Amino acid sequence: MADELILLGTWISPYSTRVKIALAEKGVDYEFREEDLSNKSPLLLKMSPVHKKIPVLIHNGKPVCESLIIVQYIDEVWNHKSPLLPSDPHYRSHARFWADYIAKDNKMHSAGSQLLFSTGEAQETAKNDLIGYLKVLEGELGDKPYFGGETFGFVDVALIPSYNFFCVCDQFGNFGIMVECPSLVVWAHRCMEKESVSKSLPDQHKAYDFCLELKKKFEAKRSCLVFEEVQQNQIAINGLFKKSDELCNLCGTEAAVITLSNAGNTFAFGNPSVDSVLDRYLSMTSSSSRASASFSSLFRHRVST
Ligand SMILES: N[C@@H](CCC(=O)N[C@@H](CS)C(=O)NCC(=O)O)C(=O)O
Repeated sequence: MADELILLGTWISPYSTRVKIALAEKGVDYEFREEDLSNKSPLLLKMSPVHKKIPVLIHNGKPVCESLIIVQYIDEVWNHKSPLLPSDPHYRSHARFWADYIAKDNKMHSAGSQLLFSTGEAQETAKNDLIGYLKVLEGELGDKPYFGGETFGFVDVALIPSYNFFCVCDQFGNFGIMVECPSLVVWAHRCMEKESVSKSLPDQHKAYDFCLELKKKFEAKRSCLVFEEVQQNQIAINGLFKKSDELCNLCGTEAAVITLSNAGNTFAFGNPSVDSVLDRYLSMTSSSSRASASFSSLFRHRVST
């Protein structure tokens, strides 16, 4: 009986694109199901009960989560062609190290989103961070055609969708990021010449329009600064927060959420960081309005961190 293979993802997600590229490299057919992340399907919630995130590859009813883990799974299951990871344990661990560098803490995507959605100092910091990360990768690439040497492999799969996203970000402000890393540009073109990559990447114009719409939304949000007491002991600034800093990273907007438990413990998250958001807010707020209960909580946060 033929394998049943379903990929839950979104067209714009660089993480989903990694999986699409790996499947295309192997020449495996699958069904792609576009998820609406604002209204996740029961199947996604069932198959990814921990993180509830895309992508998820469902192979004969069994889920595999996390894009780089999925790519490794694909490489192991469909090992008849186009190996993505080297067979030598040393080179394999080397490839895993660099894929982990790309994915770690979501730092590169956060910097890309910040570049797109923030302004001024935060945007400049994001630009410098991103250039720094890409230069490290440029150094690792050296004069090799691909990260693993002569053939397209695991690290290339990990990076090319993100690189494509950074190109879209770069178009918005003409930041010249790509000029800083000429070898990566050549590498990216080489990757994009592969059908497995070009057919899997989102359409550049559609991606640009999507980011433009998102940028407009967040600019509108940023202009209406709200400071409100949500509960007795929780403060939201900018009126825009979700349950994790994922949202802050995604939208690159300036938001801080601070929760003070009854025991006085502080939980805080924010973007660019809770404290710099607070500094900006405080500098814009008159001292007379600082006598509120919200401010006393805020200063408790300051004292306890
Ligand atoms: N580390 C994960 C990241 C996946 C991820 O962040 N997916 C986002 C979409 S691009 C998502 O599903 N977000 C939904 C949510 O956070 O609720 C991977 O590599 O698969």
